[in-house]
Amino acid sequence: MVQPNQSLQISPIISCRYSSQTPDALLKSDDVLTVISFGQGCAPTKKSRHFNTGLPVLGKPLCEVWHSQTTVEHGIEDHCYWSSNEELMCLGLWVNERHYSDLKTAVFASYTTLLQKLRDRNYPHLLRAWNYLPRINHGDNDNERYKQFCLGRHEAFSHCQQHHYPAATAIGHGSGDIVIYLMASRQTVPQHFENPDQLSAFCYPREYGPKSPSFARASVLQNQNGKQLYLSGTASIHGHQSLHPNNFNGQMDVTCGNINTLLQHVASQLRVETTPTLELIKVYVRNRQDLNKAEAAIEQHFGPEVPALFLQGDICRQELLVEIDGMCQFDHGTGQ
Ligand code: 3EB
Repeated sequence: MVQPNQSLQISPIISCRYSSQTPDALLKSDDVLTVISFGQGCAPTKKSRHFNTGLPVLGKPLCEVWHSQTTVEHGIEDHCYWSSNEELMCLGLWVNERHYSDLKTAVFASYTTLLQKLRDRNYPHLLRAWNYLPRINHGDNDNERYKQFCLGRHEAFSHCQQHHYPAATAIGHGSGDIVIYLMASRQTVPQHFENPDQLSAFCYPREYGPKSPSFARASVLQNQNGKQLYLSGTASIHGHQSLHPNNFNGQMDVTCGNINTLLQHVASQLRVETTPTLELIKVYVRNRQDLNKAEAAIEQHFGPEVPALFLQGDICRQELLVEIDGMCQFDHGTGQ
């Protein structure tokens, strides 16, 4: 039971930034919850608090670092890498598919393990998921690997009765293991949001695969200091349809428009007066020759100052060339 005077004691949440320091240098600080690094070859780092994604960085090499305002504990247990402070847990694993009969089974087993562990450790509220898997577009029709991934994830969520879907990103890399890492909260229940211009991914029609993707467009974690928004991977989709197939600039415009619409929608739902803009951006570009276009569009839409990390990654629909995710903070609004 939460005592009445405890309900205000929601801890400060977390801060996230990009850094040009090496993961090893960053991990020397006790206040680091986790470091995400980028670069070819997706394999276990063998270190808790450090995930490598296998996605090559385009441009200046940076890693992502999450700082905690309160004490961090961490460790490795049953091939799961965990770290936590009093409100958030980061939990993830690498999966070598050769240990399973197929991708769907590997994803089912991984998600079941992760969801169970979050509950065992008392961080039951799923907030955000990142999924990076090799050869995401390989396979035809329902056998396409992204669709098999969605099937395994959906079965695990059903099996674990995980009916609140978190914000998520699912991107392909060249080779190596699957890596999945999650953020979950202990006391604060996240709120999940959809985009009025996009059909909810969990309602996509049958043509996109045997089971629709299990994610929300954005999730918000709130405490007495404000609200933090975690934006899912966002692409050039209206309704359920891809717009501007194979046209990079066209897709970039629709994607940035989708982000604006979503942030406005969340602000109005939460009765926050000023709609925030993204403060930390990740741009996944299918073809590295589109990097210059991507940089120009990000500067135009979000301004020259906003930290942005450009990665080479494959988007889950063949015709899509770019996807964007990110984070921002909401100021105190009138409705609080
Ligand atoms: C989309 O809107 C683009 O399967 O977890 C974006 C974010 C996408 C997350 C996922 C997929 C996922 O459907 C693809």
